[in-house]
Amino acid sequence: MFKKVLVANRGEIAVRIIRACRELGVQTVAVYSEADRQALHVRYADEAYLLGAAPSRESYLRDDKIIDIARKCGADAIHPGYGFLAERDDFAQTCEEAHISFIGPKPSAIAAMGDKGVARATVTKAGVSVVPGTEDVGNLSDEDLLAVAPGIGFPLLIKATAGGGGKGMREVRSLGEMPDLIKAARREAEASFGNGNVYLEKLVEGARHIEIQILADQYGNVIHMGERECSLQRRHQKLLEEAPSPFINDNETLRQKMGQVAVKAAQAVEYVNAGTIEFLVDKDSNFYFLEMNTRLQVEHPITEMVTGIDIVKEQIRIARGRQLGYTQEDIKLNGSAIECRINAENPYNGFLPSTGRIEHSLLPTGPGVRVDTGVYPGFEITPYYDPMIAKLVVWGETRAQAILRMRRALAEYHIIGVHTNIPFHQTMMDSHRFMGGQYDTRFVEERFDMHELDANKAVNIDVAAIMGVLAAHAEAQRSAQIVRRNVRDTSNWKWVGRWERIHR
Ligand code: MV4
Repeated sequence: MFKKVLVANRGEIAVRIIRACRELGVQTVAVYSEADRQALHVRYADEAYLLGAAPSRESYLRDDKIIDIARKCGADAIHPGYGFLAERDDFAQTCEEAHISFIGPKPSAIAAMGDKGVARATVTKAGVSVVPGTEDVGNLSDEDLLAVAPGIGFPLLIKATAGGGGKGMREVRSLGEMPDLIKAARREAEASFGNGNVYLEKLVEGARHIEIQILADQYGNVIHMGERECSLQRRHQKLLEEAPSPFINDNETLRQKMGQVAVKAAQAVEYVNAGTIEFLVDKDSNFYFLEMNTRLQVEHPITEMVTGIDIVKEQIRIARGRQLGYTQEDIKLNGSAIECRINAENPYNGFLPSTGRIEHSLLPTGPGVRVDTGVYPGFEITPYYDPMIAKLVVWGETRAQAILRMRRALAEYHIIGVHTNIPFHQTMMDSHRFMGGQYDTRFVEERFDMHELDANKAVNIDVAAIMGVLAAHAEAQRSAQIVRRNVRDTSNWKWVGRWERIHR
């Protein structure tokens, strides 16, 4: 086993990785920025080294400093977590050259999946279906794009080849509006990734976003670990994930088909370690490869809860050169898990990030509840990093029980000092659409954004009266589907009871 692992990350995921190392008997090294001197990952690790100032560019993105620290302290492996350096093939390459194990895939696999055009072409060759779109890889000129667009058909999406996560993405409804949208997408991609290349895909409407977790060892063994439903997002930020997907639910045939395709996609790039294949699944259960995330994901705990497998420990074992401890037949899904991402943001004010000291925090515990967090009372939430401060994960024997348990856990969770999106999650747990599993990627933004009050708008009394009537009407219509939180509504509970009886 490794003697010492350097964790090149911060927050809850750094803590998660340190915990896995501790249980494996591996020493740990934390790195931190000036804003994170008091962070939990620094306290939990055996050693900790300062990287630099708070901005990521001067700290967690300093690959040179991180390699240097690893060398000096004698770490034999680096775990990158997610974000920061996790999907930088040049960083994985540098680790390799320094004879430090990168706990993740080979640089070539990161690079192949990092360019979405190359990824599409590579998995297509392996027999994986992708959304119809451009087939050429490399730089496509505006003229190339305009020429192939009618053949693909409208509506379509312009996507950044260096992208992922929706940056540089534009929806196109007609050829006429395309030139301007190509320019906008290129500009955004250039600003975000330093690469303005784009490609085209037919827009799949009303689809679900479902991903498959895979594990692969260095000897060509690849297994899939079931799916995660990730359709509940806002502005391409996932808010809540669940495993299994209520859409796939008891369609074991579809699950196995998607799993096998995910394995094929991973094998197409000789993938090693933990990875995730993202699919779009349409109403008729057709599924299309979207992209592969060549890293440990935020939402990995829900898969751990339903499979009983510690994905981070498996990652470390695989990097050390062990064979997979499981075969496909060993993977049995048990029960249902939900993750709520707890963000320091105000759901009542446009989900505006909220910073400040955590004055008080009381975590939910008890049966079937897991909280992964990197913060504690006294810790200061700064604006330098992403606003997720904790992941609240619950397990239940059935999906309905998981929902009831999540309600209980959310009610127990108290954080004083910053705003959090806990009220959003409570509203979601009370939504009949959510309970019924009847949602797609548009659900949060179309029907679930909480009041975006704009106090600065001048009030015209007539407009206000009309708006009031319209709002009351919309509310009355919605109330059939969404029950307000903290209102004790018997029918809501009856509904769960009925749903449970039907699904027994
Ligand atoms: C799509 C799509 C529909 N059709 N591609 C969003 C981020 C990136 N991972 C891929 N994404 C999507 N790609 C095609 N061809 C729908 C999404 C998508 C989405 C789009 C708009 C609003 C919310 C979304 C949530 C998940 C996925």
